[in-house]
Amino acid sequence: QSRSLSGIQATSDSLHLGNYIGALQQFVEQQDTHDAFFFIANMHAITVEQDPTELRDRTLRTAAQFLGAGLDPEKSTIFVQSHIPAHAQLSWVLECLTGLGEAQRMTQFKDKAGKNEHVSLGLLTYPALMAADILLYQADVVPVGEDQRQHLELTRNLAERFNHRYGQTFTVPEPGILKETAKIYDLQDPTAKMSKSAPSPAGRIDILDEPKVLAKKFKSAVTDNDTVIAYDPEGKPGVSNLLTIYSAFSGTPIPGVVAEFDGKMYGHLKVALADLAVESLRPVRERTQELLNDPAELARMLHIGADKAAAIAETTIREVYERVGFLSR
Ligand code: AQP
Repeated sequence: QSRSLSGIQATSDSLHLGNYIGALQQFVEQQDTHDAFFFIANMHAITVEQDPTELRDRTLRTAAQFLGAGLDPEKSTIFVQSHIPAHAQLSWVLECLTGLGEAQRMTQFKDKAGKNEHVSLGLLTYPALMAADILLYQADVVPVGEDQRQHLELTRNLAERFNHRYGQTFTVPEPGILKETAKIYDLQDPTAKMSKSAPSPAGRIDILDEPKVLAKKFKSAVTDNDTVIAYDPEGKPGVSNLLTIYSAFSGTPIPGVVAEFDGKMYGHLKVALADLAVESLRPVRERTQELLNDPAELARMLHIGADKAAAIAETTIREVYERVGFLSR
């Protein structure tokens, strides 16, 4: 069975709709068709400053949202990145195979380095850690949003570079990026991706938002001065984004959604979308809140996940150490 693996950072109290549609919905589908591994990336989170208490809390909250969205620990291996030391071990080896210029060219690094006053080395080496996350488990496919495509390309290059230099060791993974839902845009600025670090929360739908808040954000989404509902990401980015989100929640392909709203006003689409999103996210929110009432049970589930993940990660890192010539103990 093909192996799917992906992670989400523990950097907010709630995941947003971009994380949900671009990544988490794919995770839930793939757990039935793949040998599935999903982790909470708390090591990636500290590439920018995090409050320790908050990070611990958000790690559990992210795990609860994984389950709340429908991941099943019986089907998927769900774990916390820092529970598996091999991520850091392999990351070091891969950093030594990565060119400085290669890392500096990553657009995420350039963006974040531009925004943050203090730029850590971790922000630069982030993609080597991400490559380690993936290659440790010999993943075949990595379901992510479009913003991670460049990092995945680097992961593939590093896998090939390692295999070429030291002998066949790593599976070269394929990106699992869905064409239409790979990038969800900010509701207030539909040319920018929906993001945790957006200046205003008004353009970001958090999946744990209260129904009223959620509906209000959709209803005040920026569209354009035209009145025609059509899918045209270049010319009508706001409306197209709403159609994409509607399609992701309803399961109806975009042309079907466009037909459904043919001749209607923008207001219709916004109200229908708000209702659909509220109803789709309600069970996710309720399950997540329930799970958060029992943190000990969540911790137990993560412990089991870590045991399963460790068994694979340790086999890979042993082979890697052998291949690079580290003396065995
Ligand atoms: N807007 C998006 N549309 C589609 N997919 C998205 N992803 C993130 N934003 C969008 C995907 O979500 C997964 C987890 O991403 P992450 O843990 O790296 O989260 P992030 O990138 O920190 O989220 P943000 O909001 O983008 O944070 P900032 O603002 O800090 O950069 C990934 O698969 C990602 O592609």
